Amino acid sequence: MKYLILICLSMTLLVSCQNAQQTQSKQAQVEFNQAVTDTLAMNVKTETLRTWKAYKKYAWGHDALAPLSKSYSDWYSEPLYISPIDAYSTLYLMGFTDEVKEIENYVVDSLDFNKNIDAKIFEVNIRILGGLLSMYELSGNPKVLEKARDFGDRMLPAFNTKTGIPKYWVNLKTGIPRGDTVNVAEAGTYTFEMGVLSYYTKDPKYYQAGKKATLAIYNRRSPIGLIGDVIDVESGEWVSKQSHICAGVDSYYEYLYKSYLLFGDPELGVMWDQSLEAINQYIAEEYQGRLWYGRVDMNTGKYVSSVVTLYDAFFPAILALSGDQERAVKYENSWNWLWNKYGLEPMVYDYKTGVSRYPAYDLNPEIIESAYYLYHLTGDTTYYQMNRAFWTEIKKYCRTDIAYTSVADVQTMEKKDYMPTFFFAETLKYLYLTFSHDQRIFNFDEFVFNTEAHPFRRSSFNKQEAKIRLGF
Ligand code: DMJ
Repeated sequence: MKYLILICLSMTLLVSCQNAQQTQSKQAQVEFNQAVTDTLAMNVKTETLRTWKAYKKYAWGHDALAPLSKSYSDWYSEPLYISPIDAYSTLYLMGFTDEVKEIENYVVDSLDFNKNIDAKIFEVNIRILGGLLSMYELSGNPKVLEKARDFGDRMLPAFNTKTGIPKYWVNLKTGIPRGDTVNVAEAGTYTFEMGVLSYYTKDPKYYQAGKKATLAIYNRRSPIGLIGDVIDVESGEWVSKQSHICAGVDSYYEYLYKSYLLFGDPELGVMWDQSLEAINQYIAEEYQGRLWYGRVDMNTGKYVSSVVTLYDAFFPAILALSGDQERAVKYENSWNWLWNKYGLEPMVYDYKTGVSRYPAYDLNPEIIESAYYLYHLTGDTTYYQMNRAFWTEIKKYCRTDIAYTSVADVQTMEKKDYMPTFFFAETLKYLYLTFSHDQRIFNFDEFVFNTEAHPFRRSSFNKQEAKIRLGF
């Protein structure tokens, strides 16, 4: 009996020792993971600051950094200060308060948009208007809102067309627009920024212009619910009837859902649901066990081509956000497969021939954005690991002695001399948010990002009030 009690006691001791050991090792694992996470988040922050300092040293006042020649590049004959405006919300979320204040002061005190240049309306909307509005959202500085309103007013004349779809360019000084042929992204990616501007200023004219343009596309859908990809802004005729979600269309779909999410305009919700159904019915296809969204004819739904662009990797994010996790996961896996095939993604790829049609990688964010969304929405660390791997490869192939640069060919990894402004706005931000996710500094569920990753708090936009201020 004595022995039995002794044996029992030692067994209990052993088990509790084992349990304690397991708890300890679990705890150690958690701490280890936390340390890795902190290190990665810190690493992205350090690299962002290094890159920002390079921009300041070699390109301050200009649109973009040329990292190899240690110089700058402007989009037009006069600079529009696009990099800092795009970088602001990323630097803000990373806690770089001095840098953020410096940009804000420059915008308020020195930036004048009264420039005799023809600006590409789509690009300046998502980067400049979106960036300024987010700067106001985050800083609350009314002078920043004045700048945003001024910029929005300069954009508006472009929408003065027979269809309401904006022309390609608008002169920021004279308001004279030009360029009658636009793709669908250029035609219908305005409801978000213009809705935000209407909300802040209580003037519905901006949202009304943006929505009219989006409706002009939607109302020209075919009987099977698909749209083309290029349109004439005056005649409203389709110039190209290829239907897809690739570059040239992407953010039109993105804004149907995100603007619905932010403002609650029910019409946009219906447009998103209907569009998604047609996309999944006619455009989605499984090829060699992977999910792809290729190109079909908008009237017949018949297959036209299997050429896709790396921009399309925005779609898993929007699928997951709108509740279709299954397709989101499958599609992100296809893009992850393609990334791993080269070590970076090619800009244009044919998933049936397996050939890259345009092999550049311009530090684009989409696959990283989707992995971040999926990490948050599924809690599956696979997506964390994906972004960890993407970051490792970006550092391996795109890092220079002062910053990061685009790659001309993902087969040779030959570098270009250009760092796009969205590297600041999107790529670095989504990496940082992934790696710092578990520190709970930023709550994904409280924000909606515009297509350039500029964040807006959902709580800033009351749905009842939006109805009045946006006029829907
Ligand atoms: C960004 O400028 C925006 O996300 C846009 O909608 C399309 N993609 C580029 C970056 O790749």
